[in-house]
Amino acid sequence: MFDFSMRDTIAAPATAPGQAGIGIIRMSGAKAEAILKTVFIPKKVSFPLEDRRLTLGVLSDQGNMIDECMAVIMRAPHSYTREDVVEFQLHGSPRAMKQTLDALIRQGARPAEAGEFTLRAFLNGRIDLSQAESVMQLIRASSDRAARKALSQLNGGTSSFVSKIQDRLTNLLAHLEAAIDYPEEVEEELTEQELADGCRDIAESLSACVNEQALRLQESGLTVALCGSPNAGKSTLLNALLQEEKAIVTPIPGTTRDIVSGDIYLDGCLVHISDTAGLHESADQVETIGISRAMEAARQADLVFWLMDGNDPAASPPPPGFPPCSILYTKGDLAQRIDPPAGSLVISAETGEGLNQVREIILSRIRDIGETPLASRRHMNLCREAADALRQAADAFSEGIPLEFGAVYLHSAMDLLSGITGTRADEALLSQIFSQFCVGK
Ligand SMILES: Nc1nc2c(ncn2[C@@H]2O[C@H](COP(=O)(O)OP(=O)(O)OP(=O)(O)O)[C@@H](O)[C@H]2O)c(=O)[nH]1
Ligand SMILES: [Mg+2]
Repeated sequence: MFDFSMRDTIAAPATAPGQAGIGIIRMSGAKAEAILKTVFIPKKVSFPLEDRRLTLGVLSDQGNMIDECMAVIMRAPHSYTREDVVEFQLHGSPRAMKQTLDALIRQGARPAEAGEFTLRAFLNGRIDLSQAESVMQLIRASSDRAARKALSQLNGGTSSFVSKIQDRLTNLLAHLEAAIDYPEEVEEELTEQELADGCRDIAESLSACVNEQALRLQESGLTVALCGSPNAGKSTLLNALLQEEKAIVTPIPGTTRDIVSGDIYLDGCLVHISDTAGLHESADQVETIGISRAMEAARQADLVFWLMDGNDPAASPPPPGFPPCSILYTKGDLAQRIDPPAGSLVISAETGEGLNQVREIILSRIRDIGETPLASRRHMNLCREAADALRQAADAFSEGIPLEFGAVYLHSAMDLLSGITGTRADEALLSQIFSQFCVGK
């Protein structure tokens, strides 16, 4: 559990564990500068160290030298946490890192909990809650797109979306309070209609952002499944898209049994492509399991391609009940023995024909899924609940129930939205969010 009092001075490695060129240890809190003086001896200057300037010196613990290192102090409030922050850059040896941390603790610091530096930045008002969450997302970002999204949130993207909605709500509430307090001066019927419309409009704006698929795309990329009969050319297409001989290709039907996957980046978006076992009736136990996995992959995917061998007159279309898919006619370099309907896409993994169009279909799926200014499931749930509250308010206004009832729903929508930026967050929620961070951030 976090200590929300911020009395302690905290310390932790800011770089990942293991051997590396350098390792950074960060310390934040009122005693940071005093502790620095007990473990660090600058080489060419004397204390106090100049603010935000790297200084070469020696780290030692009770007279025993640990390492030569660079130290920097960033005095409050111009630091990540808005407290005094000291960072040591030493050689990235796990031994030196541990000894340094032990020395800092001996001098009065305590090990930081995961996310505690960012928690302090939040508690000290340097960033709001959605920005704090974006720090974690930036660290975890698996693609340029995810990183761009986290950066825009860090720069206040989500906060500014929320605050625009809150402004519209405040405006409605002002009208509402006027109608409640001075009923004789407001033409009631019109006002109630206006209030109901205003609530529904805002609910629409919120609902438009509740796009779980867009969120999943941001977080973990687009999933694409390659399906079709045995020998249709699925593994060959996977290899061509990945530009790597990832899956085994042979002329023997039923070569692929398990799912073989690989990642590519299209337009900065991570695309996770899965090659699957050929779908057909099979008595082979291993193949049957592969086929059921292939069906599952198709059901779970954001985009499914069904491949048909244009050279095979018996090539089969997707079976009944198969999820919606784009059909690709393969082996375009060979004699075409089936007649694809007009407008179908013929590809050849051998010559590269049609592969750009395959990438284009993937990109257009990404565009269709769209983006959302919200950056976590938590934000989406709050927006969904706020939209529900606003619809209830709208119904109350339309039904002519006393205005006070609608006002309750409006206030509750306002509270829910405050939860995104954290103006009303409680300690349990903060602990839950910040404990997902890594130590040292
Ligand atoms: N000429 C030509 N041959 C192809 C092309 N694509 C695949 N093949 C051949 O077709 C055969 C089957 O290809 P695979 O990619 O293994 O087919 P698959 O759909 O993965 O087959 P299973 O794993 O058995 O379900 C291999 O001999 C490939 O070399 C193509 O575009 N042109
Ligand atoms: Mg295969």
